[in-house]
Amino acid sequence: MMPTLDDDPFDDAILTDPYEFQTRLREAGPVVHLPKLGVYAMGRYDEVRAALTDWESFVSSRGVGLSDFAKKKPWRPPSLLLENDPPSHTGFRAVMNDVISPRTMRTLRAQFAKDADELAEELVRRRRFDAVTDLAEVYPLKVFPDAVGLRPDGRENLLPYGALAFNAFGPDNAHARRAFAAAEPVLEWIAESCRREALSGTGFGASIWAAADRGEITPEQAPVLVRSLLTAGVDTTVYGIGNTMYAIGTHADQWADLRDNPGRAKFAFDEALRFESPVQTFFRTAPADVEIAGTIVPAGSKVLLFLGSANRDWRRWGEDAGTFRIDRDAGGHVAFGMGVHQCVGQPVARLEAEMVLSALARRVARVELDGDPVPKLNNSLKGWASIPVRVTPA
Ligand code: HEM
Ligand code: OVM
Repeated sequence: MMPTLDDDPFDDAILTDPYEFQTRLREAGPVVHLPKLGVYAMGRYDEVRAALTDWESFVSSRGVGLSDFAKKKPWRPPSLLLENDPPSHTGFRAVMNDVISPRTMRTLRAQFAKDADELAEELVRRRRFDAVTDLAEVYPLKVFPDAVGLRPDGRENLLPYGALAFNAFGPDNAHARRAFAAAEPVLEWIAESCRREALSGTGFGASIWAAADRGEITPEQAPVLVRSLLTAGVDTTVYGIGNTMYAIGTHADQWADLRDNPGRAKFAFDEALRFESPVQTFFRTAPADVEIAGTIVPAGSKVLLFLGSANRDWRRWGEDAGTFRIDRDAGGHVAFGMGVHQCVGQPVARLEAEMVLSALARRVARVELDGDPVPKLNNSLKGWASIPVRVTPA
């Protein structure tokens, strides 16, 4: 008999503090039925990782949210990357790998570093600031739209659009409805911004359109790929940088390590992504009966994969899985996914985080919380609306 849990993981109480529920989920068994949602769930590292790497048994083309695209029309034309399977996925992924290549990343480094240094300089001068609204939201919203080649006007639409897309993966609850209620002008701006004429001649956007000129994708597909960047590229890094500052603020001893070794910024970011994963969940659909650790998940089922729970599974990370330790080897975490869909934007997210953290590490002796962090609830993202901090200059 498959274990059952009576919880709705998209409840506000669980979205606010998911870790108690995730412990029960992992300890209940390798795969657990959630009758409230009518889905199956996995929270252990080995099974989550195995499902992420088995795209034939756990498909993405029927949507990676609760809604099954085979039964209900999606709210927007499906992503050619996220909501697609091989072989169709493969070519689009090759184009995007080429757009975000090591070579393009080298051309961005100097500008990303300059923007990080300027912001860190100003924040350290102020001593007290909000690590979300003054840092985690400000930095990505400067460097990323510039890197894509977006016009300066209308960038305030990016965060609401990401929030909408990530809320839309969950059930039709208050979070999803709130996001859709405010969506109309945002959707219009996003569609307009993906057009070739709206994008600068350099940047990720232009290089997607260049792939269309070379015949690797059609002119109809180019804006859908640009849309992937605008959907996945902003909220994720905002939450990622915010969650890193939360981990640092709540583990006072860990900053000393980073301050003495700013080169460890990239390890601190990986450990923060493991410790508090910005993208907590994605669904898959089982097109046929599939056996998981001895139990059958029936054909047509939605399967909820808890990335954030896999990243705290003691079976993989040890008894202190719930502790943020920069000296830990966080390699193998699934915060960016695993397998054919593993985050194509990783180099961008890593460069942003590395530049921000090392800019602070070179200037700041201590980071302390200066008030209670305020959670920000979203059906798929875990993070903070506000993290008041006080810093002591080095
Ligand atoms: C895919 C997380 C930043 C673009 C993914 C997936 C995860 C993820 C978990 C896998 C989805 C799946 O398996 O269904 C994150 C996190 C980020 C981040 C935690 C920041 C800390 C970015 C950035 C971009 C981006 C900056 C754009 C530059 C994408 C795209 C996909 C993706 C386009 C789909 C790839 C595919 O299906 O082949 N991301 N992401 N992400 N990410 Fe990210
Ligand atoms: C996309 C996409 C990719 C990753 C995450 C995501 C909203 C969207 O290709 O549109 O989340």
